[in-house]
Amino acid sequence: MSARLSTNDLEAYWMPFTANRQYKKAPRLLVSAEGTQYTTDDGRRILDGTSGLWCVNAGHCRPKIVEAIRNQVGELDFAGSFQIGHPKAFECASKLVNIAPPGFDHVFFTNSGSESVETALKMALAYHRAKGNATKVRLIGRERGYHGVNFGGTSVGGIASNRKMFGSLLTGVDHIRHTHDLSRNAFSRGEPEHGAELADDLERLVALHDASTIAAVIVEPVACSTGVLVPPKGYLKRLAAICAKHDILLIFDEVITAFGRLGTPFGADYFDVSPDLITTAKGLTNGTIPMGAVLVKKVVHEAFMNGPEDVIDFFHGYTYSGHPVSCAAAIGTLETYKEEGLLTRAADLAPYWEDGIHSLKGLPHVIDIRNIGLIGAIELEPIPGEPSKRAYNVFVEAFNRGLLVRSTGDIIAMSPPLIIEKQEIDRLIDILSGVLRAAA
Ligand code: PXG
Repeated sequence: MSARLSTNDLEAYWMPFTANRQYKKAPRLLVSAEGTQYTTDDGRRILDGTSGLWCVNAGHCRPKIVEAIRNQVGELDFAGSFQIGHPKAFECASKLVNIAPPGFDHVFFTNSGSESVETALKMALAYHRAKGNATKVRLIGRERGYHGVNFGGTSVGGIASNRKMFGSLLTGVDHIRHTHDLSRNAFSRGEPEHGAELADDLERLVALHDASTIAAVIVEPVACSTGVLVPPKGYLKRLAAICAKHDILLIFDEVITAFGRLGTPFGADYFDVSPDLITTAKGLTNGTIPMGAVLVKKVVHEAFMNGPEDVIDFFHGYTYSGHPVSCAAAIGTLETYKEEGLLTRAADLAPYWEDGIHSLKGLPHVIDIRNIGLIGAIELEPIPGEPSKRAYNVFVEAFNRGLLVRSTGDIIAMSPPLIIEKQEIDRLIDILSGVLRAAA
């Protein structure tokens, strides 16, 4: 066990999405992990209620994945993917296509969710240009959407803090309304009843901008980062129909919902909606090695394959697209998911999870509880004049009591590893219940 670090040692690292000064006064450090548990630097076990950051779907340090990475890095540490290749990238893409929703038969590799989003947005622009519709350049996101941190993703995302800190971002972007409606849908179990008509907000933007200027709409099937906003029943189907009507590409950002989180391989399967592009990352390698992938429908891919054969068909890519070690990690991950039935396990656990999380109704300051698949959220009434503080306090106290949750605004979000057992769900709910009672 490593000795506790003094706070001075923490200065150099400017931590992402962190209140650095606050954190460094009372750091929380994780030093090892196995299965559903982390271990802290002071030797405490922490139940991972968030799969790391929504990524460690198969649980931590899984042998097949660890071994695949070890072997690969000793055999072929790097090979580029521009006009050259290596076998694992092709194998990995084929394996992904095998579990992808119908019609998705091509894969473009990236290194993160943010890069998958940028890639998909550029693909949408280039697709319309290739089809002779060069005026289709506008990108539509949704309020309270999160699509990573690069310029395209930040722009189509719908988070006010980004506009406050970074200004106007990309031009030619607009947003449809979010679907969060506590007045009609509080304490819904699974998909809320009310709000399918909010998809028609896209028609408002089509009327304003004209379909001939709109390239794509990007949404998360379930908006997770901004507080687990489960789509109302029928909403996504309606949105897809409007996109199809106006020749607007629909991009599902499945960085979180892919790889079994909802009890189906992809969110598109769960909602029975067929988008044109799917962005992924996180669970693709079980969080072990950075990697993302954009899944592409055949019709979209075909549009790029009509030019001269000796001209680059998509002028885009990263040094580490299809990195051999990432591909090995992804192959080990996909095999683990398959062998253990993890892409559908959340469907079996979802009713138990739903009952557990909704048992917290009535505890102090709880104004909503939401769930879908193995995702859950508890929305708390903010402390007057101090937004986010109540949920942050819950996060810290839960950690002190042996449970890792996420706080976003005044919402506690959870997404345990898909290998979690029922008694661990009981423990998670028990700890959280104690914290919420104490937070009165
Ligand atoms: N799209 C979606 C839907 C995401 O959730 C990204 C893109 C960006 O992925 P990268 O790999 O570039 O971070 C994400 C990431 C949280 C949390 O606790 C969520 C994310 C990242 C970190 C924390 O809500 N989502």
